[in-house]
Amino acid sequence: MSPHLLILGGTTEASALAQAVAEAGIKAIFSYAGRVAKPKDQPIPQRVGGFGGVEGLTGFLRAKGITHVVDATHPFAAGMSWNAYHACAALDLPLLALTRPAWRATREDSWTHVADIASAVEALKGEPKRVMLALGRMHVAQFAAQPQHHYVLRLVDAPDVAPKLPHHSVVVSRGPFDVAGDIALFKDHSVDVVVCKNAGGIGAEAKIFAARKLGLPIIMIDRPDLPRRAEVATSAEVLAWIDPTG
Ligand code: 3Y8
Ligand code: NAP
Repeated sequence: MSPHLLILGGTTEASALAQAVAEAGIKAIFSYAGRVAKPKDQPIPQRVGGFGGVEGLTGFLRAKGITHVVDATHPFAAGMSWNAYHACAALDLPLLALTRPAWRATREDSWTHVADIASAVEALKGEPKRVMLALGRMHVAQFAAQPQHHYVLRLVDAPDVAPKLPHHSVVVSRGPFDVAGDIALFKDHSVDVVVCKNAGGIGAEAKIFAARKLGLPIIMIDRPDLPRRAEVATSAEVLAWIDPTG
C-alpha cells in the first residue's frame, strides 16, 4: 500500500520536510493547530485545528487512511506529541519524531535553567529590569506576577487586547530570526535579560547568539517530558524511514 503521511507541523524542520515530501511525490497532509492568524503555506495539502484529543486523532488517522505519522511539532508542544504517541499505539501505526537538539550553553553564556514558565516568572523576582520575553503569546499573562519589569514581547500576530503588563513594548515578528536583527532588537530596547524556551533548531537560535554577543543573561526554560519514540534530525532520515528501499 502506498504511504499516506501525516506531518504534525509548526516548525522550520516540519516545513523543510513538507518540501522534501512534495519533491519525492509522497502523499501527505500537513497539520497546524491554528495558533496564528495566517500559518505559512505548505507545498502539500494542509489542515488547521485540533483533532479533538487522542480519540479525534485516532478517528482522523483511520478516516484518512494514514500509514505513517511524523511528529515534527515544537519540543514544547508536548500535548500534541503525547496524543500522537497514544493514537499511533492504539492503531499500531508507525510514528517518528523529527526533532532538533536542545541548545547548550558555552563558556561565554550566562544561563539560568528553569523547569517551566512558572519558574521563569519566579526567577524574575527583584529589581525592575528590561526583559525580552521571547515566548510568544500564550504565556505572557503569567508574567503579570512580576509587574515591576518592562517587558519586550515578540509576537507572531498583533495582540487584539493589550497584554496585562503595566510596562511593555510589543514587537510583531514571525521568525525565523537572524543574529543581526536580534542584536539590534536587544540594543534598541536596552534589554537586560532574555527569557526563552530551549526550542533548539535554527529558526529561533539567533537570540542565543545575540545574547552571547551582548553578554546578556538568559533564563532558559528546559523542555517538558516527551514520549519515548523513534527520533531523527533530518528530512532525509524521514524519507528513508517511509521507504527503506529508497
Ligand atoms: C502556528 C506556523 C517555519 C516555522 C517557523 C521554529 C522556528 C520561527 C521561533 C522568539 C521565539 C515561539 C513561537 C517561535 C518560533 C519558528 C517557526 C517558531 C518562537 C509559527 C507557526 C505557528 C506558531 C505558533 C507559535 C506559538 C508560540 C511559538 C512564537 C507558521 C510561526 C515563541 C516558540 O500567537 C500564538 O499563539 C503563538 C503561539 C505556539 C509559543 C507561544 O506560547 O506563543 N510558536 N509559530 C503553528 C500551528 O498553528 O500549528 O506560520 O509557520 C512557526 C514557528 N515559530 O516553517 O518557518 O521552528 O521553532 N514560535 C519558542 O520557540 O519559544 C519565537 O521570539 O525568539
Ligand atoms: P500543544 O500544547 O502540544 O497542543 C495542544 C493542542 O493543540 C493539542 O492537543 C491539539 O489539539 C492541538 N495541536 C497542537 N499541535 C497541533 C498540530 N500540529 N496539528 C493539529 N492540532 C495541533 O501545542 P502548542 O504548544 O500549543 O503548539 C501548537 C502548534 O504550534 C504546534 O504545531 C507546534 O509545533 C507549534 N509551535 C509551538 C511552539 C511552542 O512554543 N509550544 C513553538 C513553535 C511552534 P487536539 O487535542 O484537539 O487535537
